[in-house]
Amino acid sequence: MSLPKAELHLHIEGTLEPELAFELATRNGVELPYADTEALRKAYRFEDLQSFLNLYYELMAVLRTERDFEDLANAYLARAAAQGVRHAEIFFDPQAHLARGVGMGTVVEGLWRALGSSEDNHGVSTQLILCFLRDESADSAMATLEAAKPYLDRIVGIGLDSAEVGHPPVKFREVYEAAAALGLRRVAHAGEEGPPAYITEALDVLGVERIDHGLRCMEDEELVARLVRERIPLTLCPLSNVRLRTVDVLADHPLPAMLDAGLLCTVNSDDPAYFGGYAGDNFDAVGQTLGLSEDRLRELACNSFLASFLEHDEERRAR
Ligand code: ES4
Ligand code: ZN
Repeated sequence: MSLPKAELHLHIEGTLEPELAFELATRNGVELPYADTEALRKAYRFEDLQSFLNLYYELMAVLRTERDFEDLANAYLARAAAQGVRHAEIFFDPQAHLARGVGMGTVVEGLWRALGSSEDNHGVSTQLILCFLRDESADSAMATLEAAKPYLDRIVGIGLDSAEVGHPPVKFREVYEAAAALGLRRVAHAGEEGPPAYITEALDVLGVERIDHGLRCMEDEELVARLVRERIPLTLCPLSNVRLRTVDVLADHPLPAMLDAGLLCTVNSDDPAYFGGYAGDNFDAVGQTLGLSEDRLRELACNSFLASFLEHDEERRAR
């Protein structure tokens, strides 16, 4: 039986399985530069974050209509539910779609067709987090926030993703201030490939309440002490870290040391279609390979709800 858990770090575009990619390609008359699903799967060998992102953005070409986004989200929610996910806070990358002529409305309304009925259909509650691409300009991020204004009742918060190194959080100070003024919650990827200083900057300059990944905090003792003291959740993605070579092998993952240090860690899947597993698979992998006890796994599942944006989280966190 898989533990009930919340998924807090999940890019919906990263749930596009090869089979669905080909189905949508056929439906939309889009040519993919791969002969079949097997050839596509063979391309899932990554050197680093950028080599993954190249494929991730390339495959998005098949996502064109509301129905495509609906099908994508429904496929994810069914798989997540089967692995014990009861609540999912789902990232999406509007700039990657706007650049292809697919409008904000198509993306949000399409996703919402699945998310709006997810509690009834899948037993999974959901929230949407709009991510800005950090390798695009701050002006582009601001324009994207503007384009999202008609849909803010469907969006709980904002995040920051894509190529990290060379794109420090401070670049997005104004857009995070504007989002905060709109009542949006704030998170950001930091310390995946980028330095620990990006984690500090995301907290101090962007006012984020969770750090996505945050793995590299372990290089800075003072930062670890601060994250522990302030109970800042980290949304770790162990299988992602292995596939993107942030850690050599899963057995070397710092998760046990991070838990021992008192960090509020959660385990998530990031881009499960590309990295070899959904949320439950990540729990199973760390349980087996890192030798985490049942108690530790329960702690991780409990942390996922504590760190979520579900209501009453402040009360629960204080308990
Ligand atoms: C991502 Cl693993 C990862 N890191 C940064 N940005 C991303 N977008 C989708 N997956
Ligand atoms: Zn991510």
